[in-house]
Order: sequence, then structure tokens, then C-alpha cells
Amino acid sequence: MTESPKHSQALTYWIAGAIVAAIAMALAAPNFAAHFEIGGELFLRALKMIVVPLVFTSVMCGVLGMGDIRQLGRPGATAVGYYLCTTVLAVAIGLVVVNVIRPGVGTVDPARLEEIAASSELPHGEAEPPGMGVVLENLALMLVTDNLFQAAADTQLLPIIVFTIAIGALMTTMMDNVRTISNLITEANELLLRFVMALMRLAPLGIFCLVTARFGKAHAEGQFLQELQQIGWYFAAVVIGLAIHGFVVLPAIYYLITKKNPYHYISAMSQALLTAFSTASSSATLPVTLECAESAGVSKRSTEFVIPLGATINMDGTALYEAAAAIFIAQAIGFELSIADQLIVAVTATLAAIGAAGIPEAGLVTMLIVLGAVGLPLEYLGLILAVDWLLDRFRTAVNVLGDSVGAAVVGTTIPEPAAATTD
Ligand code: DAS
Repeated sequence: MTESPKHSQALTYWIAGAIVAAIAMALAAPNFAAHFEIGGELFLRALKMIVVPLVFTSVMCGVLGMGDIRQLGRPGATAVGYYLCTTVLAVAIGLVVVNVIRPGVGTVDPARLEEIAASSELPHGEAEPPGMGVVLENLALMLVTDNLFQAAADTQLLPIIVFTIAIGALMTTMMDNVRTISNLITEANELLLRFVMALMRLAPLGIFCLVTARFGKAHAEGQFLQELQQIGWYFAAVVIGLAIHGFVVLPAIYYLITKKNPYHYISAMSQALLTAFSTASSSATLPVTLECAESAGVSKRSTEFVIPLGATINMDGTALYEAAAAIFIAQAIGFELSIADQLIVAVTATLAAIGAAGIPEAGLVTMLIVLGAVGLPLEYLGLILAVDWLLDRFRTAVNVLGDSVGAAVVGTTIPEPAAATTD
């Protein structure tokens, strides 16, 4: 399913223009911007509403498209290997950037620290590290749900994907008996992608409302710019790290594997990246990511399988941010972290990012695991709250870019289906 490149490019320009106009409106009339909240919420809900059925039909089509589940081994291993490598690289970039720039050293006023600690509702004092075993156990439990309908209601995509792969694998062993179901799922997938294309025609308006309302709210509160004076170097360090990963590391991996121009691919994914920035949600952006990756020529059998999985467990931007933020907090409160501590931060940031949901500010929640793992007092999470809503948008865009590059990389391991014979 692909749109005309010309139409798609025009839509991308409209979306980019809508974001610029929205930020201008939010700065010019922050209180008036609040009126657009309902429009943004309606667009966000329309995107979210189809995520669960689209993930089910896409992953199922991806598995059935392999023909034989044993065909899934190589792409599956490539996907997992790619996810781990890029997430570890992202964490390493986060650690290096924040240790070089040292944004927390001597920059935060001690009185401000006391104020943050006093106002925090989080448990005070050194957190009891949850232990690697507990973290791994919780990740394992995320793979299987005890109630599929509850998982769907809560948009818990990982157990839905695991269930779909299991059922799809079973179906590939009895295709003659399930041909009708298979055709039904394929047609439903086409229908849902058609819905996404129709919904994206409203994207400029929906994204304008979303961004205007959120930026207007931040500007009206006045806290963002005030905080930025205190922790501007932290904000800059994370954005620099995300830019290195998003515009250097991921394109390099894309080029090394596909031998194609990575920046053409990033341009083809721009609607998904702009949607990710506007919604701050990988899950809500998932329908657009699927549509853009297919339009960009990535094998459908790869996009259907890799992008939903990636949107759930592959979050490079979040991993980079969690590692950098933990080191920043330690610097700001004068908490000495040894090399061993920083390695623990690296490992837990990788695992915490895998466990983070594709929803707004999910990384802030799983950040507690990283802080707890090295005994950092949780109450100082308040140091980074005021700017997190904007950093979240940048890291979500990097998460989506990482998923998109992953689909292209895995696509090189999936043989194209044999062309239908015409005789
Ligand atoms: N907003 C999350 C996402 O949707 C990322 C994060 O919170 O770190 O990917």
C-alpha cells in the first residue's frame, strides 16, 4: 500500500509547517493555545484506537508471510541482535556525552536541591536497588499476559505480539485449514492501513492542535524556561546525544547494511518522525511508521513483523536519555559513581528502556529502576521533570527512527516472495 510520493511529500511539508505554526501560536498566545487541546486529543485517540488491531493484523501477516515459521529464525535473530546493539550504542553515547559535558557539576543551586527533595512525593533516601534478578523477572512477565483482552485494553503490545507470533506459527503448520482466517486477517490489515492513510490527511490539523496545546501549556506555566536556565546543559547534552545517535550512528548502520543513502530513508520516514515528536508516543505513531516504512520500499514482511516489535522493546532514545539523566542527577547532588556504578547504569538503562511503554514520558517512570540500581536518591528525579515533556518528544522520534532502520536492516535478511507466475 503506497501513496504517490508527491502527495506524501506535500503532506510531510504540511505537517512540518503545522508544527512550526503551532509553536509560534503557543509562544504568541499561550493561554489561547489551550483551546486546541480537544482537537489534539481527538487526533491522538484516533491514532491510538487502531494500534492494537493493527499490531495484531500486521504481526500476523508478517508471520504468515514467512510461509514457514522456521523462516522467522534469521530475521528474528537479526532483529533482536539489532535492537541490543543499537540500544547499547545509544547508552554508551549517553554516558560519554554527559561525562564529557558534565552538566550537573556545580550547576544546580543547593537550595534548589533541598526544595526539590522536600517537595518530592517519591520515597526519600538511598533507594534499595531492586536487584538484576527482579528486573529480569519483571521483563519476562511482560512477555505473557493472563488476560489478552485486558492487555488490549491497556495497549500492552508485547504480550499481544508474543501471542500473535505463537498463533501465527501454529497457523503456518495448518494453512489449508485456516485459509479463511488468514485471508480475513490480511484484508483487515489492508483496511486498517487504508484507515491510517485517510487519518493522515487530518494530521496537519491534529498535530497543530496537539503541539499548540502542549507547548502553550508549558509556556503559560513559565517553568520550562526558568528550569532551562538551571539545567540547560543537561538538556543540551541529551539532545546532542540523541542527534549523534539519530543522525550519525543509525544512518551509518543503515548504510553499512543496505548500502543505500540513509538520509533519503530518513526523509521518507519524516511523517512518522514528525508524528512521534508531536505525540511523544511510539505506540500512537506506530500506524504511521508502518505506512511510511512500506512506502519507503522496506519489505512488507519485515515492516509488519519488526516495526510493532521494535515500537515495544526497541527504544534507543529512551535508553540514551535514562543513562544520561542518571549520571546528571548524580553529578548535581555530588553522588560519586564509580566505573562499576556507571556500568550498572548502562545495563539497567538498557533493560529499563526495553520495559518502557511507547507512551508519553514512559522513560521517566522506568528511570526509577536506573536510579535505584545504583542507590541514587529517587527524590531528585524532580530535577529533570520540568523539561522532560520536550526531551520526551526528541527521544520518541529517535525511538521511531531506530525501529524504522531496524525494519530496513532486517528486511535485507528476508527473501522477497517469488513473483507470481503468469503462465
Ligand atoms: N514517549 C516514549 C515513547 O513513546 C519514550 C520515552 O518516554 O522515553 O517512545
